[in-house]
Amino acid sequence: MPEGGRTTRIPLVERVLEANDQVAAVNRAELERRGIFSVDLIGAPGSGKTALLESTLRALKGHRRPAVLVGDLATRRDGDRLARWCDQVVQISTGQGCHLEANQVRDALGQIDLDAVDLLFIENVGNLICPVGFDLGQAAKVGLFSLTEGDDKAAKHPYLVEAADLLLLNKIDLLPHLSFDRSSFEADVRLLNPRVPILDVSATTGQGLDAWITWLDR
Ligand SMILES: Nc1nc2c(ncn2[C@@H]2O[C@H](COP(=O)(O)OP(=O)(O)OP(=O)(O)O)[C@@H](O)[C@H]2O)c(=O)[nH]1
Ligand SMILES: [Mg+2]
Ligand SMILES: [Zn+2]
Repeated sequence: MPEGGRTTRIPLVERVLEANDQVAAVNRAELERRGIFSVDLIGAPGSGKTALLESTLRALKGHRRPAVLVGDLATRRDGDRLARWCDQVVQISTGQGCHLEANQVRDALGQIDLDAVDLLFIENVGNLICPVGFDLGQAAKVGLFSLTEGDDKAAKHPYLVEAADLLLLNKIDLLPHLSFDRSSFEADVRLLNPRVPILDVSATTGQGLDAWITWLDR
């Protein structure tokens, strides 16, 4: 092994993350300088990230100036859904990538009129695992779980729960129809992250959206 070769000893994944973090820091500095509050929304495929953003954008109309970046492997469908509620939407095609990276956000920010934005939502690729490790430069990480995934998912995805500034529990309208144990879900969360707020929401009925919007307005 070459002597003193620090770079040769750093595992590849660490170097990838280091490079990502440098770009994330540039994103963060720019967003902060402009006073744009930014949220990285992380949740499993089908948990309702886009649905939640659709109802959020509808509720924010005329009250905030949002923009949305949305990551997806292969389609523009989420971007098209969101564009009905927001005129600044950028769809990021990740190809085979199962998470967003800071340089993709950097490029996408260049396609937005940031002077006209005070709130940035980033819908990450549907995945509870690696998006947690890639800083995008966001102000807050929001973890979205939903009832249809089962009440054990917080315990099975500890890194998201630990890293989250807020957890949303979506599809709460389905509680009467599923055997989801709400208190067991919360107990698992509390073991990992004693203080993170948990908001029960339904993107479909609008239940709990007020509390989410109040949190965004903080
Ligand atoms: N009953 C109910 N259904 C919901 C709710 N939120 C989302 N859904 C449904 O769940 C399905 C998936 O919602 P999406 O918003 O596409 O989920 P997503 O997390 O954006 O999915 P990906 O982008 O593919 O990862 C859709 O059929 C929604 O209508 C909710 O609060 N209640
Ligand atoms: Mg989506
Ligand atoms: Zn990934």
